[in-house]
Amino acid sequence: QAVDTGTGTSEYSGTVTLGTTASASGGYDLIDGGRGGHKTYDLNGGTSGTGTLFHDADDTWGDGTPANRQTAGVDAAYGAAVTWDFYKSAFNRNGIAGDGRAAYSRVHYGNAYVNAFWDDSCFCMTYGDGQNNVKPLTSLDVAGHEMSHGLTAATAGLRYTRESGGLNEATSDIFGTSVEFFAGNSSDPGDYLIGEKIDINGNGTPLRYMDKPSKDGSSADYWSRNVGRLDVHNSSGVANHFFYLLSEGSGAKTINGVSYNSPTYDGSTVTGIGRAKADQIWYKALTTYFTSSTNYAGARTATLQAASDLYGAGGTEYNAVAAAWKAVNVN
Ligand code: ASN
Ligand code: ZN
Ligand code: CA
Repeated sequence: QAVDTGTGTSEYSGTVTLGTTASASGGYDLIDGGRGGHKTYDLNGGTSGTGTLFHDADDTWGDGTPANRQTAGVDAAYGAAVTWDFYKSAFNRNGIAGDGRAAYSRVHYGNAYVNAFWDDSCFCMTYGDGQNNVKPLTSLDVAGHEMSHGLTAATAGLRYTRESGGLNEATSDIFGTSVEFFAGNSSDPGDYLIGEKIDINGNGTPLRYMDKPSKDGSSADYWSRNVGRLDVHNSSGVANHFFYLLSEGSGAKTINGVSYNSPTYDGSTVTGIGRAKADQIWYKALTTYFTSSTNYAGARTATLQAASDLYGAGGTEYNAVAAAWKAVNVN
């Protein structure tokens, strides 16, 4: 079986290259041989098993519309590939578990299913087709989000409840966002919004906002005693906001044409250190210091230790971590 490079027309990311594999029986399979052999399957409305592996005669996949069933497969395969490349480039990590093993992706789950999910028992991620089956949940940030649940499961193992669950969700939003920036795709440029391509609210607004999480109507901007009682997709706001402040700083800023205005709990001003360093700090904390029960206070300690390890105690980066946690009321 030969490793090939196909061309895909995605719904959200324009024309992309895909890792494919020439099939012994002719044509090509959607198997990314350069990235552990990641496979992408068509569930064709099913909700279990793997359905059928995507296959194509001429290695030209999808047409950018949801009516073509390959299109969601193109987006999903591209998202998994970019996430794989981001882990390698940013962290020198070989796949989700660090051992070179590929996950797999399944698209067209159920009928008009408006969600996507990682399942650690199959080491796989799955995508519904969204409202009216026209907005599959296969955008870059969502793919990076789901795949990063695998990363968290393989490392810290943050329990999916209370504050540790919020940190688990935030880790997926943080790296999903970093994947989107890393891709540098002109059809889906990097932003600090989650799910801005999939129109989950039906009015063009994103699912979540990292600069000011409360803009979604449900998420927490700041830590409070009861934040762990929120749904994990809302208690995540505290860490998403921390990561935004650490990367970009407080106040008004426009990035790739999107305007942000990030507040602080105490009116303090935070100066960002850039997303690349913030990624390093979060990754080191996740993979070295977080445990299954880490809460927000523990995340503060862990990220300060990570910043100290990477950039020195009491340095600019260390002080920025302290300032960003203070700005979200984690002390
Ligand atoms: N899409 C959701 C997530 O990845 C599914 C869930 O609630 N587990 O967080
Ligand atoms: Zn999630
Ligand atoms: Ca986004």
